[in-house]
Amino acid sequence: MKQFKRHLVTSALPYANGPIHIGHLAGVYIPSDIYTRYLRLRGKDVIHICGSDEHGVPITIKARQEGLTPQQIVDRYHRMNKESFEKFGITFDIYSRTSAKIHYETSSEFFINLYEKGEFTEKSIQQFYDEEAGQFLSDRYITGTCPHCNSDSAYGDQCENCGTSLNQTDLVNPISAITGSKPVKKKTKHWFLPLDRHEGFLKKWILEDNKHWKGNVYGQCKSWLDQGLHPRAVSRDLSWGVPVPLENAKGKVMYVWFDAPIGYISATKELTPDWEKYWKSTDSRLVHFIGKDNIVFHCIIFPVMLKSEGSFILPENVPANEFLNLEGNKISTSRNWAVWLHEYLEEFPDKQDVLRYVLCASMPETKDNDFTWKDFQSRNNNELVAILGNFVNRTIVLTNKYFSGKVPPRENPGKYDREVADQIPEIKKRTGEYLEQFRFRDALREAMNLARLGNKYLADTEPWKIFKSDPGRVGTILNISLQITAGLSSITDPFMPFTAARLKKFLNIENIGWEDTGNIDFLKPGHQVNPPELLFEKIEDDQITKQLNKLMENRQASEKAATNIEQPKGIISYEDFAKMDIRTGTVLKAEKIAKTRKLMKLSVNTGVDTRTVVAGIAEHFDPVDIEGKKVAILINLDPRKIRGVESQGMILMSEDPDGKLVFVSPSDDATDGSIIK
Ligand code: B3M
Ligand code: ZN
Repeated sequence: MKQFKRHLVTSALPYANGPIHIGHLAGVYIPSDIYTRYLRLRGKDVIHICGSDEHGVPITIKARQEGLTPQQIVDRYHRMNKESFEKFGITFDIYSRTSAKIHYETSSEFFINLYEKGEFTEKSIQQFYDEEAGQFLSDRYITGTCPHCNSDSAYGDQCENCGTSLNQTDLVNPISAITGSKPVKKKTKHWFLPLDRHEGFLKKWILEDNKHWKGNVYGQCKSWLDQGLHPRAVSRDLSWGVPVPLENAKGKVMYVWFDAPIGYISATKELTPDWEKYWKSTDSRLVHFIGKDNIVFHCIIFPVMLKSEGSFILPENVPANEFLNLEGNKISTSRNWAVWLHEYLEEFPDKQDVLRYVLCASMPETKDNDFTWKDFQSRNNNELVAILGNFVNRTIVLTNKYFSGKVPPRENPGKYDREVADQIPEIKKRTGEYLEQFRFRDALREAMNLARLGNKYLADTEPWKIFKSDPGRVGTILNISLQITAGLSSITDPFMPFTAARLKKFLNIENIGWEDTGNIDFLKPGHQVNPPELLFEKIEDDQITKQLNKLMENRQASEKAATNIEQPKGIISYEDFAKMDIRTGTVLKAEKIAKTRKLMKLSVNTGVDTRTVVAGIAEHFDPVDIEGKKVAILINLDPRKIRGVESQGMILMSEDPDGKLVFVSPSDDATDGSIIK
């Protein structure tokens, strides 16, 4: 592989509309942190860029839900996520944010560069508009059925289920996520990135030059290229976002997926005056760590933006991970089915590395995978405690016990001793090779082989049984065990930095570079190690049960909240019910009552007459959709005037827990006037 002078590593910018959970960690931030820590350990020039993605509809939807401003929402979650990452040992060189001034300047400049180079096309299009909310609907403001996989979790820009990027007009049965109403189409002008113009370049760059990309990434890109690319709107009719920096663009902001990747550039600018060396020198290497739902933006759209601008390098690799599930179910923030990082750090304050270890060992590198609390407990108890912790503890305890903590010399090491010693650099080498290939699970298993090697070596040689008869032999065994421990204090750093630091403390060493990892003479005879401390403690069943109960309670609470069914009313007599005269009817005409949001005037054939009814359904239905509809109508209700219109009855509706109205309609073959009882 080409040798690069610098490594520019980016991690997907998490939306600042909620906390970080284990899916984010396993998908993006643990792999990227392992990789950058490894490069630093190798002494490479590497910078790791991340920050909050603070624009886009997810933010404004959250703000609307909480009655706050978007800025208040992003301030809360930017602070929370930055702190959680720091406590979890994710070492970004900068954690910036796209509401920062430098980002507005950088993305505006980028936009104008492309505009002035004629890299955009301008087009007036029909866009869905919510008349109720009085705004255009883009991205997550509009939901519908995906035309590709039929899932109903598709948004205006992307399908959550199959990841396909969409234009909102592709959606089947689109509805507004703001009011739930059926949107109308209105004309509006936008600027488009003509991806189709770059198909030839992308086909060569991805399908020929980047065959080394992970199969899941390469495959997704190939399928998009095979389907053919279309121009993508890079502006939106929204108020929250980076304003489109053009005269005739009042009320327009950049599409969040246009400005967000530029956030990597603005954050680098914020970090170092040498930012152009990282972004514009061909001896720099750009690697994007992302989840699979972001592949199209990082492998197709952002590279087209960079190439169109002309002065930037393109990503050399985009090792996207698949998704992590939780206890067999998809992680869901809306159903609170997640393990939140900030809560984990509160409940397991000194166990960052246990979660890092478990999420790395079960990382969804090539297919979705599952996190279970049982697996968390067993990997901690059977691997970290029983292998790594046990080996290190025995080595340090025996060195203190037999040699007052001083590294003993190796005297006449035998065949087995030499075989064990020879494996240390081999394990290091294989671990490094796996890391270079972004194979983090294999790399972790290989690194743990060093602990397995040591653990078996002590179990086989049993130095505690022979000290009286052969202290020199025990010295040799412990010398090699201490060299293994020194290797572990380095090789574990990318995966478990807190543990690596403690191992260095046990050994009383400042640092050990990658080159010295596996050097069996790294610790000199006579070097003083520190007294032993427990490296890991067992996780008991009750701690796991507590987490599982919490998950179930969370889910029940969120399901209950979603279906807050009204409590039953008081008992009535049959006579009370029999007084109501409910008939089948047909809506002959429907029209909205002017100057009201909710009211509609209906003319209904009740079978006994045609009468007018006022109904509060205008926010839920279009008049044209209910003309001809069969309805159940209460006809002996006291008439009353509503906004100047006399209403002579009531149409029966049911209201969903989330407030959506649904007609209680007789079947179409029911005769108007027939009695409902
Ligand atoms: N904010 C992450 C997401 O889709 C998105 C990444 C932006 S990276 C420039 O959840
Ligand atoms: Zn889909």
